[in-house]
Amino acid sequence: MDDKPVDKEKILKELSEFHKLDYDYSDGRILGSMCTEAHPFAKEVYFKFLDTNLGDPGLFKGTKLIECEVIKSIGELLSIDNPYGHIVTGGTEANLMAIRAARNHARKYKGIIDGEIIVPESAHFSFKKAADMLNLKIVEAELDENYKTDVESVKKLISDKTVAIVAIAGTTELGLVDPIDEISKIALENNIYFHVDAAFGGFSIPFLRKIGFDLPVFDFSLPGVCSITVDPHKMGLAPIPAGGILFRKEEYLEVMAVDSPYLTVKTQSTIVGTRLGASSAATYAIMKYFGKEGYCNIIRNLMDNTIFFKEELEKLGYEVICEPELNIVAFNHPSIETNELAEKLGARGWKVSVAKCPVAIRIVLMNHIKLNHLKELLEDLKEIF
Ligand code: 0PR
Repeated sequence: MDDKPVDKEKILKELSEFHKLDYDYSDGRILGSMCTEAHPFAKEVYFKFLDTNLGDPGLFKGTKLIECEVIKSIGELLSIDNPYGHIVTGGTEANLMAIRAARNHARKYKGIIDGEIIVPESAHFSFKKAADMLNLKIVEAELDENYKTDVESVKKLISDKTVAIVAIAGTTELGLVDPIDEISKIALENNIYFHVDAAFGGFSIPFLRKIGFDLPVFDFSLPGVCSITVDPHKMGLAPIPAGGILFRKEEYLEVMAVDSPYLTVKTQSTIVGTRLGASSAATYAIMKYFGKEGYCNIIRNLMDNTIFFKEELEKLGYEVICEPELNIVAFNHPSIETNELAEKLGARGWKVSVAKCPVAIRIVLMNHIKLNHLKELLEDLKEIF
């Protein structure tokens, strides 16, 4: 730290030098991100609420009401009238809260001490962090030939130590939706907590279903579903950080509650103490601003781009791993090794990511990737050999 105060102009200049090293979403070169540039209106609202702290909600009663409204609106999208939950920092924290609720619930009502969670091979790595922090063992369910959770494999892995089963609505690598209906039944039959990670798909599947896309039900209308992660800072187009965790019953929050005697509320169930109210306010604003109609238009456009890109890739001889269900396309070329292709694209300025299961270039067609960017990318993919 400097000994003396530094002039604002100088500070801003220094910061902008750092900022220049960052990629900018508007260049259309960031192809592997599930986040995108937030809408200017959401940013404006975010800034207004920067000082609010939901860790002490009695001091910020209005902002707390905003969080409740946001959870209720997201709940409506996910077919539940009275959800319980919070806007948190992202999918990682949301998944951690769900698994913590499941573990504590199983400990309290079933006496399970050394629990296990059944998680598909396609799950996001946040479950590894959750299992590590919560002292749980991960048992991995296999994928079927379509890269979705194999239901039989889940059944086989159930034991008297299972505290939760997890399925994914919009996998990180391929954007696929698991057979959540079938897994919900299994969870219910075996009286096991069932969490759906819809961090990516939660803000698009409901709208896609509305406009006629043939996607399966994944939400609270399935009686076995106990909690859902759904992230406003991914397909909700809210500013980072904004994750969402919704629970079917209040008891799942209660089993995580710790005493917070000197605060304006006497218990706290969230992992984070001091918590941004700005995330809730910006999410509230952007959800109102777009409405269902706005989100339907956005996702329709993204799916049009996805289908266009997939078809053009095939014309160029690329092999697409699976029919895209959401706005992700994963592909390889028979005559070039995938990592080498990723490097070549990198040399041309494209920031692609490589999926591991199966190995493939993976493009997440977020809002900042426009048709002209895709056409430029296709040109490069044509010339690259
Ligand atoms: N669940 C799923 C299904 C996810 O895809 C992700 C993140 C998470 C949970 C965790 O969410 P948070 O990162 O919000 O905690 N998926 C992307 C990933 O890790 C996130 C991402 C975003 C990656 C932007 C890169 C990037 O540039 O791959």
